[in-house]
Amino acid sequence: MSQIVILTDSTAYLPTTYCEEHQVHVAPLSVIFDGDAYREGFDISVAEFYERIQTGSLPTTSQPNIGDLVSSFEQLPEGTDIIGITLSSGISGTYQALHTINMMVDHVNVHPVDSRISCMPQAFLVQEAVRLRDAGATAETIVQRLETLKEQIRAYFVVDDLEHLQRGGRLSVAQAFVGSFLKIKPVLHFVDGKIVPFEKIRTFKRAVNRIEEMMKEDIRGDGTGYVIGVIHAEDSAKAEAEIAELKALFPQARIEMSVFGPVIGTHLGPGAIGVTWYHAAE
Ligand code: MYR
Repeated sequence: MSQIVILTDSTAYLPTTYCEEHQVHVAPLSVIFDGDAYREGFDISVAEFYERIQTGSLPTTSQPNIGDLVSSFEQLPEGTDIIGITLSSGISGTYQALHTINMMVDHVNVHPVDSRISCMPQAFLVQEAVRLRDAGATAETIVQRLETLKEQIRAYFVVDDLEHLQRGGRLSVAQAFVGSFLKIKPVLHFVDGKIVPFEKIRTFKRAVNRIEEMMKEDIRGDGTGYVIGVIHAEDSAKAEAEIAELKALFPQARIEMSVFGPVIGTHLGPGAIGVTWYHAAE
């Protein structure tokens, strides 16, 4: 039976210890400040990034280096199946890059999986892939399961200043409506892999409350069997406060915290918060 390698990109923001323990390979995306590229998780930490943008520096971002990926794939044994779980193809070229690499390398089989999202929901897919690989599933079974699971994961987020998303061209709103959205704090989500406003809300707190309301409609009962994630932009106090509220609402759910690291932080700006959840398989 061929070896299965699980690859994801750095925007899943999985802890390094998790990736090492579970042999998850990570392809870093980069932030670019004044023409210098910093691979997130390697050349720049989350804390360094948020400190640097406080000085007014405005970075851009770039997808993983194709040459580096090809070189690392060349080290793998003939016939290896690589399951590559990427951030949404609607916001980055990373998924397409894996397809390109698949055509360039002959001795391994790359199975690109488009998470259609990013961050912790993408990490949930990686964790499920690890679980199935360790249980002896084939690459095809793993990919099929991820395609099903990604439709079940829900995620909403709120940013403090929509200008960042707008500047980076990642907000999918008709030009005529942009002005009206920039003044408020809409709840955002992904539709068909792209970021769109879910609902117009005036204040940050009300937007977060609206996400909790949706969770109450979806997660009936005490949260048994659910995994919930709270994602913050280097503001763990804000995330802890949100987690305390969610624990009171869903005492039996498994609630975890994660971050919007440098690449995603470039597009969301400081102050963003996200909540994601799904019902784990029995
Ligand atoms: C690239 O340069 O290829 C990376 C572009 C990344 C765009 C990120 C846009 C924000 C994504 C927010 C994800 C929130 C998930 C809950």
